[in-house]
Amino acid sequence: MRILAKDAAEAARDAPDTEVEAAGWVHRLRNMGGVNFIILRDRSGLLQLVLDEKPDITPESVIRVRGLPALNEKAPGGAELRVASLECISRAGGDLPYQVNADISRIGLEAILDNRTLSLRNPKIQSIFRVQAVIIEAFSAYLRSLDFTEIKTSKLIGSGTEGGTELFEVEYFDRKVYLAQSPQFYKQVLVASGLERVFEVAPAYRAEKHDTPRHLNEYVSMDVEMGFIDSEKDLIELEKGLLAAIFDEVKKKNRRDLEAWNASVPDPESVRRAPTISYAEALKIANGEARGKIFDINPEAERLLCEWSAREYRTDLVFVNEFPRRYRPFYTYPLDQGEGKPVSTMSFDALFRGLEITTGGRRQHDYGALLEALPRFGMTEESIAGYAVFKYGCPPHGGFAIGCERLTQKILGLANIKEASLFPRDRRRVEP
Ligand code: AMO
Repeated sequence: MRILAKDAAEAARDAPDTEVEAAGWVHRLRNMGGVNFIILRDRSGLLQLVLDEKPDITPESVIRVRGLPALNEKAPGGAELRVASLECISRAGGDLPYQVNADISRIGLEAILDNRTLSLRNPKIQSIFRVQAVIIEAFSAYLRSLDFTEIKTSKLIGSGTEGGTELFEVEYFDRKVYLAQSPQFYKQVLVASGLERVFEVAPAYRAEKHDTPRHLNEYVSMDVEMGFIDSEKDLIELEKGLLAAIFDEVKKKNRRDLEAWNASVPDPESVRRAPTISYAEALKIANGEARGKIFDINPEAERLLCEWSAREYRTDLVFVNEFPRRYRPFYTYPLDQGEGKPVSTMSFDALFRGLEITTGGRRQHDYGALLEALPRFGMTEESIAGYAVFKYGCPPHGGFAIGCERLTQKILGLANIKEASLFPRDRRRVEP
């Protein structure tokens, strides 16, 4: 019976006289003091194999071995296998173009991404995607527990949802369509349809030309939308619960992956403590912290605001609400400030460890008011034709989207968001 590397110590303790089978990739070959070792890699970790003879094998070959398990403090995982037989299932060529077992902190990101199909074999790189899988699993589980329905909406759309720019064009029979920047319109329509609470985890596309450590041209958007809310504050509460649940699951399920990156997740109490400050307050605070003048919640301001909340509230998270209308899309609900002239909105961003990870807010659900707002955004009624369904009954609603790679990046402390994407797309990279 095949055992996994992580279970070798238990096998050695429970049944040291029973031969077991292990299978995986040749991570490393070693000869120490005349003894031959193979470090075998499988999905659970590394296992030391001890051999009597020098094996005729190349790194990255896939092998199957049989042998007796034995405890050994010096071996990874505290156990090893004394090999009685070795079968090479798939022999790796000796001209490996990328050294899988190298310390990735010594390899440049470009080399890692140029060799993505091989660099993904590295255990430390794989741990990023195990954490990401748990983030998505916990996000979905938490929302399902609150009666949200998972949706999958089309990524081919007739017009943009976040303003007209930054769209990738696609040929669609005899017309042009676009790759969706966000499921914004569909998630709102599905709330209006009576599902009331929906979520989606799916790719989103942005034809942004800049190359920064925080932008991808294709990213995974974790979207939430719910009906019958009063303001963005209900959404901030929901996101606090959601993030606390995600951090909790990652802490439980990804202990070794977090260790590999010397990372930790915030405790739930610190998530609850996260302050909400208005855009105007945020600018004041950022300017108080900054050396130069800050005019907008730009990347520098995001970093300064997180430093401030870490110091003042002992939390890695801060919510900024009430963004001015000019910074938010047409669908955002205006906040009447009493002078009869709405200048700010029921909107918010979440900043985590120096980076915006979420945007959201309440939406305008009154079709007439939506139409009135359009000229401010240089938009016409035709461009939002689908929203006409709001004429036929729509509850007050709102939602938000968390960037999955940004959250992964910040949990693990990755320098560049591209590290948190299996096959990142940037201006030059569409392969592998
Ligand atoms: P926004 O455009 O701010 O809002 O996107 C929401 C979140 O998605 C992530 N994100 C990105 N991640 C990587 N690369 C990018 N180019 C990129 N662009 C965005 C960020 C960001 O906070 N429809 C609204 C959401 C809503 O109101 O529900 C929207 O898409 O983490």
